[in-house]
Amino acid sequence: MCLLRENRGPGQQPSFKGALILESWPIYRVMGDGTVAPNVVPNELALKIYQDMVLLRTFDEKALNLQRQGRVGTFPPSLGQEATEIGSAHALSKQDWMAPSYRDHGALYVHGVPFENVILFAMGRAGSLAGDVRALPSSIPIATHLPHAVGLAMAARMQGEDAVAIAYFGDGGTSEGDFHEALNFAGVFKAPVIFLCQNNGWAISTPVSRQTGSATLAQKAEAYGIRGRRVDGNDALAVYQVVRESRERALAGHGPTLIEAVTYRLGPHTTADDPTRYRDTEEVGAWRGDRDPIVRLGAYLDQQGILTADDLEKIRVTALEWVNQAVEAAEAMPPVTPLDMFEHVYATMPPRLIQQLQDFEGSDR
Ligand SMILES: Cc1ncc(C[n+]2csc(CCOP(=O)(O)OP(=O)(O)O)c2C)c(N)n1
Ligand SMILES: [Mg+2]
Repeated sequence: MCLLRENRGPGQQPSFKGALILESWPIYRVMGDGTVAPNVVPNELALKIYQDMVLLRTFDEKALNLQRQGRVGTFPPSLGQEATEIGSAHALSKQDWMAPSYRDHGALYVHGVPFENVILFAMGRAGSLAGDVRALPSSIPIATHLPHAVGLAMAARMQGEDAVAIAYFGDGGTSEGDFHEALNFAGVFKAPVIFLCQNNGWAISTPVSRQTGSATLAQKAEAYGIRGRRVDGNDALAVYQVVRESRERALAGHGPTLIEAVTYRLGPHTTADDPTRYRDTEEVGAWRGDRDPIVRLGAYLDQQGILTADDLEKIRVTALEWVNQAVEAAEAMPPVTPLDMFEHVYATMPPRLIQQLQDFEGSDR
């Protein structure tokens, strides 16, 4: 069985604060040393997953630049987490409901939300992020969307749909009451839901070693009578397989799975954060290079003879073209009006908001 390095024993301080807490739970992996699972992902899909991971990273870099130029607001990058974002979303069907957190642009993109909408969202524009895609708006409060995902899953089952719900959240989300309430309810009613926890080592400046006393996050599933799985979150093929299998199991009536995808946030929490103030560059460095999810999948595809240097260049060029087009399209939209801030919260505006709107319209702003 392949276990990542254990970094915390009784009375022993972790060498890296945000490093993984691992003890006895097996970690599911397809690529790399100590592989525990065969790859069942067809070549064509593996290549598509790779392309989308490159696209997500290209988008991320662009969004960071836009934020630095004042063209979008605060932005949470997913640098380092591309395998979990993209691998997981490819395992879903368009009928499935996605409940994302603020960092899950990659998963939303694969589910059908154009990057253009993500840019508009980051610009603070009103309107729907997801359009008619089966996805909730990205949740900024942590873990509040988990009970909603359970509700969506229950509703899908009641309506006889062939659909599950998946909630994306972080290691920090596991300390929220909503996480426990959602898992408990889902466990009792065997809701067809997948809880995808991205353990990226940090919740802003709080390392995962200060987030929980449990040896792993996946084992929390046991308390709720649901299945827990740990997967190498930097192994896109492994993530795909674990999500796919959890989905099939949920549809067959066997209930939810809590998946802990073990990954690492290589960048800042958001563009408003400076991680050099709380974590060692050495720790970050240990997750770059060979452990980088794009490098890993690229090397694997190369070994399989699926990806040539020419393909690689084309993938990068195409990604940049798409991202630039998305930015152009978003910036070509008419400017936002301050009146928009009164909309989109209530279906029917309550009297005090109507009053504020009228006062605002009557003022010289
Ligand atoms: C309910 C709630 N409490 C606090 C915050 C402030 N906050 C924003 S992100 C964050 C850390 C989240 O970390 P994690 O769940 O690990 O997700 P990550 O950002 O690493 O993806 C906190 C505490 C919030 N958004 N919502
Ligand atoms: Mg985190």
